[in-house]
Amino acid sequence: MPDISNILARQILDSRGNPTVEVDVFLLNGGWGRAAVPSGASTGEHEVVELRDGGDPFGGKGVLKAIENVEKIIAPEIYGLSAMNQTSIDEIMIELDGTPNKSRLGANAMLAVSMAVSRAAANHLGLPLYRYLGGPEAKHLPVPFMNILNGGEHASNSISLQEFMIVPAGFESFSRALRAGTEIFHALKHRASSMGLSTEVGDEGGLAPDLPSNDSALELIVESIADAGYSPGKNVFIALDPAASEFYRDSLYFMHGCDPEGLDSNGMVDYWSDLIEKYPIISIEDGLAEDDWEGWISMNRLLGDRILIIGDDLLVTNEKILARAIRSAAANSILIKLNQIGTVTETINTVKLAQKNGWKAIVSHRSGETEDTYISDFAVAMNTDLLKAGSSCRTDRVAKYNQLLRIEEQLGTQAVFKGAQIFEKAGAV
Ligand code: 2PG
Ligand code: MG
Repeated sequence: MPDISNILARQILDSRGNPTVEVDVFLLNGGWGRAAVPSGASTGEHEVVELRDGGDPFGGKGVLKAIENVEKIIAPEIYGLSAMNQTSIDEIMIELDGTPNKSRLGANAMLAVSMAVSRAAANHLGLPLYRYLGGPEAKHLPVPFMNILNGGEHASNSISLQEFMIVPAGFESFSRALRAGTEIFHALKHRASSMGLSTEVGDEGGLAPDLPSNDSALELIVESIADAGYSPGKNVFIALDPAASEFYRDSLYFMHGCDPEGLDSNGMVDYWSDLIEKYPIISIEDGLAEDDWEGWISMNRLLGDRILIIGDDLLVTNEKILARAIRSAAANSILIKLNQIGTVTETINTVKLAQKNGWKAIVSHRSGETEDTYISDFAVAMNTDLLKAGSSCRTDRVAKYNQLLRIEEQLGTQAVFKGAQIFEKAGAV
């Protein structure tokens, strides 16, 4: 029987050395599942609440209260239920929490249980997680968005844009794409070092050199793509996550190396428009701040037929906010982070709503990660075709790519890699 017989929760450390929640779910038949939740740095204002203890230990970031909530409040309510009942278990937790932002039990407590329950159910059936969650149609390997140059909140350099990603899309398989992305990362490192730039890495494993401007970062990347023997704009593209809410003050955008007086919303959209003329950019995530909805609508109108306009902080994986964005045509793609919304069921619903409306869903890691590779299986399960999981450096990042290599191997000739086709509709390729 896949009935839940025991739940253990513990405090572990994430990739930044901050505590996070890990949960083990055990079933009557001996099956079990484990999951750990990640944590963001540039978080959207409307994300659900990550419960932290406060006080002295770990600078206030302990999660012992969340652990207690799993063991004392959630566990007794779901003991004896079948782990295959994901939706009811998630609903029970939502009801037990009773707040709109999961602040009572903590979304970190709830998500760890939710993910571990699905792993236990998959384990009970002897299925890989992607197959359990996605059924027989789960066979699409995602194009990786690899963050090889870090700035913003993820690094202590002067670059304002948070993520400069390479998108190795023009290849026949995920593993070949990953090889290209990795070779480019090494070429970038080599070039940076020969220019006397720092080769230290930021939170997501990308280099974090001090550079005078966004243009200089983009030029460095384009040159590194060529150094590695690939063709910028032909088989390898660039994606940006400026995380613009972080440099937005009083309705103006302030970026290092740009107009010190700041840019208004229109100025910012013109700025992106210039960049996509100059560089092979196929996607901009959070190019505007999370409360600049008018700006988003105009950016999507002007650039949405050329690139992916991805809402992250704007949409926070929330089905209701996504529905508003679809109605107002504020973007054409959504970033998907399980811990922005707090349960597997709600995340699946958001992905489905996006896909039903012809939006792209991009499954994403957080800047604070663990060794858990849930998102790799989740991306394949949902056939999202895109996943961002950082650079090809640091185990917390490459673990996600390595899991995709295993899934690709397991799927064998069934595996589908759409590659550059994904961007055709956006007119970028
Ligand atoms: C983002 C993420 C992941 P964070 O903004 O997309 O790269 O960063 O986890 O810090 O929110
Ligand atoms: Mg983002």
